[in-house]
Amino acid sequence: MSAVSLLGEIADIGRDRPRGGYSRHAFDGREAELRAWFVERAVRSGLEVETDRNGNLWAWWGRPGPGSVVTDSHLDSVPGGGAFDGPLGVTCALDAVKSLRDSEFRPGRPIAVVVFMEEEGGRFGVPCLGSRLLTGSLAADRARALRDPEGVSPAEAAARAGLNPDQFGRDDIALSKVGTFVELHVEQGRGLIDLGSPIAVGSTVTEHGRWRFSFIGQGNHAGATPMSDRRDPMLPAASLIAAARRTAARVDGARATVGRLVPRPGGTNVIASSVDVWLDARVAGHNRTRPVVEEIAAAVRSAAGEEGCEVTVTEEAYTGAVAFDAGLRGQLNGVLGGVPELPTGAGHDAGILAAHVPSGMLYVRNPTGISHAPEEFAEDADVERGAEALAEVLRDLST
Ligand code: HGY
Ligand code: MN
Ligand code: MN
Repeated sequence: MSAVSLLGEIADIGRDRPRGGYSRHAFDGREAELRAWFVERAVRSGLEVETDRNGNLWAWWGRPGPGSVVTDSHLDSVPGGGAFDGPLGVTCALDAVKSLRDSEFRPGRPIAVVVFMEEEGGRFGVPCLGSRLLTGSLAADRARALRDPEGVSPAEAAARAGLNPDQFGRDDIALSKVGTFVELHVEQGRGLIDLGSPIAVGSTVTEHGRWRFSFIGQGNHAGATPMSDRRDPMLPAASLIAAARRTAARVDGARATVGRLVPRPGGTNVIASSVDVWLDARVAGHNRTRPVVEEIAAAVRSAAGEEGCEVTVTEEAYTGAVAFDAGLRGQLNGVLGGVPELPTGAGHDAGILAAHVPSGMLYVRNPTGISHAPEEFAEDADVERGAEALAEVLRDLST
């Protein structure tokens, strides 16, 4: 049961033909197929699987208890995402645990493989939803108020998936079992290409967040409305895209992206009445992201005023900068023999858990340096090296 063969088993689940890549979102049919696949594979490896109150899957080797060594990732994707973001961590974890179980090794601590729900926030808009609920960094009633583009709430979707959404919320019992937390993930940049190493240990996660800009204008006829007579929300929406790029290009260590824009009603011959636009902003350092967003918002508010439109800005998700546990980083380096340490601009569940338990990350080289797109890739040899490295780490941490 190698990670490479496991990735092959799920390669056709959730392919998104129109967009390319994969679209697998919390509690949708494709993700349900992946959950069932994971449970079957974990049970076949002799692990005991349970679903926690927030829809996260926990596959245990040994009786769950304090001081457990937990490795995780996720099976959901961004819309049109790559094959490795999430599944690489899950398949390497199954491979690593299976190879340890097949050896003479017997852990002194329980080991668990965890699959977190909605890491990408691709359906309900908040990333790391499962780990935020687990740790209480997102209140259950805030989660219940979320809606997907069709107006479905996480509670309804969870109930349809056979879960009891009334249980959503901080899970101190589950948290109390976690002693150490290590996530393996495909690298989502070019770091390992330039360093010529197949794996690395994670050092930091950049502060990041998501803001929704809602522009209100006046819907009208595209042909019968003079240009001087318009309050077109697409104009300030366009100014947001330009302001994001202009501001981030000027601020050291800043990245700002608009990848999602939803006009209403969305007709070709219709001046939009409103437009929702989402800004993803991330700035190196501490407490530097919100000021950048504020600067972008100021430019946008004046553009909205000139066009006679209203604008509201809502912070939908925010994660402060994370520095992974120094002791654990040292231990991972000791086990792996001095592989590079890499910062990342990508958020991860390990970054949410880091505020609660000693957490760390391992990265596997991505030779394209592209992620959140179909070109995301990892060579078989590097995948195998990643699974071996994770097995070495789990052996060391659970001895
Ligand atoms: O968006 C991110 O940083 C991650 O891929 N969820
Ligand atoms: Mn991702
Ligand atoms: Mn990921």
